[in-house]
Amino acid sequence: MAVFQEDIHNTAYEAKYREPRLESGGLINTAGRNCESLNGRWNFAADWYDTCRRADWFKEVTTNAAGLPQPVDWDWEGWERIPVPACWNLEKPELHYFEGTGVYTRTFRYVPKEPGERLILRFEGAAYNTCVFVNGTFVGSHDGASTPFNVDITAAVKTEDFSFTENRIVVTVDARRSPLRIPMDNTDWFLYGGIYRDVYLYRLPPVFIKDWFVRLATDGGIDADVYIANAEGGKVQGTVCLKIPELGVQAEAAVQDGKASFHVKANAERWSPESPKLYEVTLGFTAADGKTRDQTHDRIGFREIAVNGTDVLLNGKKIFLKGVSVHEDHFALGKTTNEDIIRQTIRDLKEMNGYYLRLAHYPHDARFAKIADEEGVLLWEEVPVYWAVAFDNPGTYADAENQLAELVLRDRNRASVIIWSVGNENADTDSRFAFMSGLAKKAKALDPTRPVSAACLINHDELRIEDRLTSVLDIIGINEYLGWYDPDFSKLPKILANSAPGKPVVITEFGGDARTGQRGTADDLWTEDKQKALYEQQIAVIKQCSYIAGMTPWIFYDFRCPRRLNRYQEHFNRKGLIDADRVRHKGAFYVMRQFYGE
Ligand code: GCB
Repeated sequence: MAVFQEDIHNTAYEAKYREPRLESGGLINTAGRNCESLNGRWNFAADWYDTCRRADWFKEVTTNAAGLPQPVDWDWEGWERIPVPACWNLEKPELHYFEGTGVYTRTFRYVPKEPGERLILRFEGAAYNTCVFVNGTFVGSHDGASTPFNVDITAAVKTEDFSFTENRIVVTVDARRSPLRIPMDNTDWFLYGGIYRDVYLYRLPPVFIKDWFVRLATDGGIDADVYIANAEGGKVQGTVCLKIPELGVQAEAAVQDGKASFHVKANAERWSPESPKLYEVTLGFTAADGKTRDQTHDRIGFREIAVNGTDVLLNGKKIFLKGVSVHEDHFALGKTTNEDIIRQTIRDLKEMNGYYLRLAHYPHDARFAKIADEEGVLLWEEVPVYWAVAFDNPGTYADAENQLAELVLRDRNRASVIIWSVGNENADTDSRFAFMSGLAKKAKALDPTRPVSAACLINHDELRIEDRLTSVLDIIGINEYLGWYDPDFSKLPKILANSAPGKPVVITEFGGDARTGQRGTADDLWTEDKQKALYEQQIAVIKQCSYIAGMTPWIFYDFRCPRRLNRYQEHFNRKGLIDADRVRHKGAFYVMRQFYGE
């Protein structure tokens, strides 16, 4: 009885689930590892009042202190099953706008294969706060909807009679919109909920290769840092062996403070869109006692991305970034994606004669950058520091910085990724400047090899690019909707002429809505004709401006958007060059195709 009352009166129950945090510090680079998938159909309940966490359902208490059976409000196996990964919003009509906590559960059997083996549970993405419970124990909590996290569950899994014992995982996913989160509660896209990316188990030795950063050195050789973790917490002693057979590289380095660093001579063919050359890189760790070993591998491209004056240089040559912005949103799957969809996106990009994508406005699935590496596509990757974030709130900053770290650590070995973006369209206040400068600094600390950017502001009164944040960026992104939100297109040439950015500018957004098949004149809003004319006007001006180093018009595909409510939009942002069906190309697509083909 006492417990029951505590549950209903404890409004601060969420505090129980703050620690341990599952954050970037525990992040493991999983390339080259064998894994076991926990995807499939999980039991699920929409837990509107968050009772699982209030009343500790995961403890599975079904009797009172005297051992008498008590009624409980949960029913793991009796619940319906829904797929993992999936956005719950698209699974059932009544869940379409569900923004509460979903409870997921399933069991798995675990038979250790090696003595001392560690078992790591990894989520590639769940939106937004995820709490993980294994066999009645809370093992950790993660914030952020679009980056991966791991938890070492070795101590929580059952090993007695293990070949017959089921281990139960319970996961609560809280998808509530909040002004304190990243992204905040007001966005121009649909904030889906659920475990919408893959879930895996990894088996690792007690001392293992946790992460690596292998890249082209400034002298043309190769630099590598390899990070070794000891799951038991002791000091790591041993050596790391780095091999790149095709380049004749084979080197060894001792581990010091958990890290082995290399600088080797090599003459790698440079990775580029025309020739996306990848090298097989293998990493081996041997502990000083010779007993613990670990090995993994990755396919890595070597290229240089740099900024010189107002130019962006790829492998020392000036490049114009021919791109388009893209959301992860898919009409049937939401933010859940798969290899076919990613490859189709890249085929559509190539059909438009482009080779660069702005992955807006949050980290996309990790497979995107891997496939882009193979396909020779350049990427801008971004964290969802979007619009009026709670820039004054330290907790919001910590969350944003962690998401940025998780993104950079996940993808810094991908040659395709050339720019880290720390945000989009934020008002130029002191607190925003401090917040986003902090993020830019963090990106540089984790990865000094890539330029940092953000989509910045224009001073519409003075008609020039003006945003304090540009002082800390290497490349300036500009969203300008001349000819659309501001119908007076004649301002665009004035803005460009009045600005002397001294750094490369990429037009991160321009565009206008067109409902597929809607026809009219070049003056009729919502028509393909208006959109096409707007693209023609934009291109004519942009191509004259010498400091513009590339562009990613808004946007490749129409996407779901709950704030777009007029008859042409019907809950979609219709600025796509291609319909949300990903089949019907609008007239403006062919304008871009011709320009990029020139
Ligand atoms: C913007 C935002 C983008 C919106 C777009 C629009 O400036 O960055 O997220 O979807 O405008 O369509 O208004």
